[in-house]
Amino acid sequence: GLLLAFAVVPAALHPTAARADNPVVQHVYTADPAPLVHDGRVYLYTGHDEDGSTYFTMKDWRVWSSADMVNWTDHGSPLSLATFSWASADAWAGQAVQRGGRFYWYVPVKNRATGRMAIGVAVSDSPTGPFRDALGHPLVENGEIDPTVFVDDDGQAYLYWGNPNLSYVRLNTDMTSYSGGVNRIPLTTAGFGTRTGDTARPTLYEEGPWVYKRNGLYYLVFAAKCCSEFIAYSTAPGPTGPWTYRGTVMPTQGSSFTNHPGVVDFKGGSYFFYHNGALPGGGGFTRSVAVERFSYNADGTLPLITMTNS
Ligand code: FUB
Repeated sequence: GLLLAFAVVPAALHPTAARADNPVVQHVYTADPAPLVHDGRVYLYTGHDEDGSTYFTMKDWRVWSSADMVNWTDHGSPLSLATFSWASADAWAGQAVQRGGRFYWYVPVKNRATGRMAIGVAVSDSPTGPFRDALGHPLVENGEIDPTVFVDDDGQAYLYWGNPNLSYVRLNTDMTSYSGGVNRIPLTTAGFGTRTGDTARPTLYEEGPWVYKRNGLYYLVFAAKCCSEFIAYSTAPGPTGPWTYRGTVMPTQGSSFTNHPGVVDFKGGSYFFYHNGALPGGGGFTRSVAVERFSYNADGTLPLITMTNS
C-alpha cells in the first residue's frame, strides 16, 4: 500500500505551477495518461496499476479532472474490464475523445476468446461516465495495443495504435466503425529514428502513440526504444504522414521502464503528461502519472522536457 493519504493532490500554493505537485495522483498508482480538454476543465483518463503488481496487472481505468492543473477531482472508475463482456485482462493504455456531445474511450484489453490484445470502444454522454461498451465486441482485433484518437479539422477522425507495428483507420462519424481497412504506417528510420542492435525493430518506435495537430503541423509523440523507454516524436504535413523524426521529448529517467505521453493545450499553457515510478513503492509496474508545463519552440518543435520527482 501507499504511505501517502492525500485525497488526490493537496491544495495549490502556486496555482500556475503544476511542477510542484507531481505525481498528479498520490493515493493510487496510475499509468498511461490521456488528457482531454472539455468545457473549461481538463479530464485525465488513466490506467490503474494494482498495489504490489509484478506485471501490468490492470483491471480498471480512472478519471480525474481539474480546472487549474493543480487541484484534481477524483471521478472514480467509470470503465473497467467488466464493462467489456469479451475482455479477460489487461486494462492498458487508452484515450478518450468528445464528438457530437458523446465521449468515446478507446482501450486495449485482452480478448478472452482469442487470448490476444484487441481494441474496444466505450461510450458515455458525460466525460466522467458511466461508460458502456459501444459494440459488444472489439473494434480492432489484431494483437496490438495503445490506441490514440484524433479528429481533424475537416471532421475526419483517425484511430492509430500499435506495438510493434504502427497502424491507423479512418473512423466513421459514429466513432465506432471505420472505412477503408487498416493502414500500416511505414516504420522508416527517416520517420521514426534509428535503433541500433535490434534488426527486428530498426526504428525507435516502440508503443504509446499520441497524435494531435497544432498550427497545421501533425505531431506523433511516442514511447521509444523499450527498455527503458524515452519519449520521442515525429511530425508530418498531414494525418497520414509522411512522418519525419524530430528527436527526444523526454529522456529516460526514474524507475519505470515504460513511459507514455499525452499532450494538451489548456487555458493558455501547454502540458506534457507522462508516467514514472515516483511514488513510494513505485516502479515499472507501480507507476504514477505526472505533468509538466512547457512552451513550444518558435518553429513548432517540442523542447526537451525532464521529469520532476522521478
Ligand atoms: O500500461 C500497460 C502498457 O505499458 C501500456 O499499454 C504501454 O503503453 C505501457 O505503458
